[in-house]
This record gives sequence, C-alpha cells and structure tokens, in this order.
Amino acid sequence: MVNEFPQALTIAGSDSDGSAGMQADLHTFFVRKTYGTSVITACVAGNSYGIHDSVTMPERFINQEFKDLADDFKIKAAKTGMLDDTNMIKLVVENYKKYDFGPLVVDPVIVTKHGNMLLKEDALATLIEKLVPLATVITPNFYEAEKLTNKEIKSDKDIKQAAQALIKMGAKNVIIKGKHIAGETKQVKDYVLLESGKDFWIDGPYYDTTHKNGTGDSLSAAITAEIAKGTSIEDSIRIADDYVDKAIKNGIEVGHKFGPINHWAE
Ligand code: PXL
Repeated sequence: MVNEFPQALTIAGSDSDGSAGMQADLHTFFVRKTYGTSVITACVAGNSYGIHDSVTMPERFINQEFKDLADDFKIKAAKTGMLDDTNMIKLVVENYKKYDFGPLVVDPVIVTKHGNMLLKEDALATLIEKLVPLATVITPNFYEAEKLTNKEIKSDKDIKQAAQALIKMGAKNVIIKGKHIAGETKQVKDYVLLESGKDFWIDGPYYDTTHKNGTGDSLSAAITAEIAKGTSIEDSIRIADDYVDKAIKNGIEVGHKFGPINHWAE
C-alpha cells in the first residue's frame, strides 16, 4: 500500500560537513528505520573546524518544498532545526499549519557548540510566540532553555522551573538536555516534563570527546522518528536519549577537529 512506511520530515539547515543539521537528522531517520524527507531552510558551508558561510533559501522555494511533500507523502511527524531568522520562522509556521505533517518536535537551535549563530538575535521573540506553542516536544539544551525562559539555570530546581515555563509558553512536552560542568561529576542528566505532569531525569555518563557535533539534532530527529513509527512520547524520548548516548560513546574519527557522532552505534 502506498505511504504505509513511516515517513518523517526535517525542516532544517544543511551542514556541508554532514555532522549536524539536516544531514544528522537524515542519518538518524535512516538508522531508526524511518523514511526521511526534508524542507531545507538554509545551507551552511563548514567542516570540522567550523562554519564559514551560510545562505537562506528563498520564500517561494520553501513554499514549494512544503507543497510538494504534502501533495505526495504521508508524513507522520516533523521536526525543526535551524530557522535562521524571523521571516523563516513565520514561513515555516504558516506552512506547517497549512498541511498535516503530524506532531512537531521543535529543536530551538540558536548557536552551534562552537559559537556560530544559527538564529538571528531578534528572531527569538518570534520563535517563542509562533513556534513554541506548536511543539509536541521541545528539546532545548541548557543554554537554549535559559534564552527561551530569559532566566539563568543554576540548579535542578531552576531546570524544573524552566521546563514548566516552556509548558506555559505552549509546548506540550519538554526535554531539557543536561550540562556537564567542568571538573564536576562524570554524569549528565536530562530533565523531562510530560504533558500529563509526569516528570523524570534521564542520567547518563559524560563522554569527554571532541566528537559531539549534531548531538541535539540527532536527539530531536530520533524522537521524531519514533513518533512517526507510533511510539508514545515518553518512550520516544527514552529511546532517543539512549540512542544518542551510544552514538557519542562509540564515536567515529571523521574530520580533524570537532567530529560527528556515530549514527550506526547500537
Ligand atoms: O547542531 C546544530 C546545527 C543545526 N543546523 C545546522 C548546523 C548545526 C551545527 O553546526 O550547522 C545547519
């Protein structure tokens, strides 16, 4: 039967070195046995040393990408990544609302691990107003959670409050990815707050490696893939967290500096 196979969509930027952005999403969809489709919002030129240039796709092209996918596929879940600026966020939100692409996982990408901006400073308010309320799951890291809630996070209590604030802003389920504090424990813990009110921590080891590009993209993509296959939100988050943990632990040596995680790791 046509369109029975689980299909997922990434609305994100292309990263030429394959370690992050749309490429990490598509690697993840593939390995998680989900057919991957894409709406490309921007392209960045870079490698394991960093990002050196970027361009944004034109409005008519974005509209056409959405239309073409909607005309032919049965997408069961979608995720957002790099959206670059206010206009792009508005355009993506308009198109997402127009069609049926299933639940939305919002990875509120702001800046790379190595300091390259992927969202214009003045676009944050639009992201909060227009995109966060559409999120079935929002997946900020520590820094992004602080930016979105406009509050410093220093303790477990602060993390919980940030997650609650994100729910108040309209996201249904939240995972805040933990931060490793230099010199402290060799653990990182992610905090999850579900729509039902249930909350829990996911503890994992901290891996001291330079091969962590695309970790956030891959986590949100793995959640999206699981949702597309019909897995519950809680299990999707748990499975994705475990998958990314293994992909960091069993890294591959690609590029000379900051490398990718290993999407094949099991
Ligand atoms: O990992 C965040 C990210 C998202 N999207 C694009 C990127 C990166 C990091 O490099 O290049 C396009």
